[in-house]
Amino acid sequence: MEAALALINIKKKEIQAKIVYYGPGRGGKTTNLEHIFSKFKDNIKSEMITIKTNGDRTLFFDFLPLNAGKIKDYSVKIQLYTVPGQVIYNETRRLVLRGADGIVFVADSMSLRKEKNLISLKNLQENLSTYKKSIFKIPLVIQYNKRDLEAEGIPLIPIEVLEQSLNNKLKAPTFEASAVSGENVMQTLKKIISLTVASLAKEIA
Ligand SMILES: Nc1nc2c(ncn2[C@@H]2O[C@H](COP(=O)(O)OP(=O)(O)OP(=O)(O)O)[C@@H](O)[C@H]2O)c(=O)[nH]1
Ligand SMILES: [Mg+2]
Repeated sequence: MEAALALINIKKKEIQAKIVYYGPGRGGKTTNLEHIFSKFKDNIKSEMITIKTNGDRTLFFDFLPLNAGKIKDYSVKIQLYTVPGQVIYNETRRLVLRGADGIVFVADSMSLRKEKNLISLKNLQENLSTYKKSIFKIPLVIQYNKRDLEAEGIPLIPIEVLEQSLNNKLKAPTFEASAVSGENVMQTLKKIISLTVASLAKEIA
């Protein structure tokens, strides 16, 4: 088994947890991180790092470090990453996923993207399994993004259909969200942080 533990720095009394935003290309992963960054701006010492972006497509990853309280007397540092969603970048996606302690799957609610969500979720499962991790065991939150487009008359996949096709077996917590307006973006983040920290605390205990 690949070690499931997050990075622990005994000297600094720090635990580093890695949360990865995964999902189909153009689904809104980078936009989630941008919203989070704008909310935390004053508390984050570092900048959000976006690597090798071509236009607005992520070609490598985005990275955002956050503080998230304590487990015992260790302070927990959360690192948020996004993968490039485009199918061709699977090697990069797999690398970014390495050592992930928690996952947010950002599904695209647009009807046109129904198949893309399924392909991406299956790809997540496969890539996790190369690290001997199970999609059923890793802390996971599913976000149904772009719900704001309903108001613009753009056909969206109904929530029941998304639940049926993506979450029937996983039974992960879900959020209806809009990464552009920020609706439920912080709720999604809080949920995955609490699941991830709880799971790490259990391993460390
Ligand atoms: N209307 C609407 N547009 C969104 C939403 N989230 C993202 N977008 C738009 O969708 C496009 C793609 O968003 P990104 O955040 O770059 O998507 P991504 O998942 O990072 O895409 P890749 O980096 O290619 O994997 C951008 O034009 C965003 O403004 C949303 O909730 N609602
Ligand atoms: Mg991106």
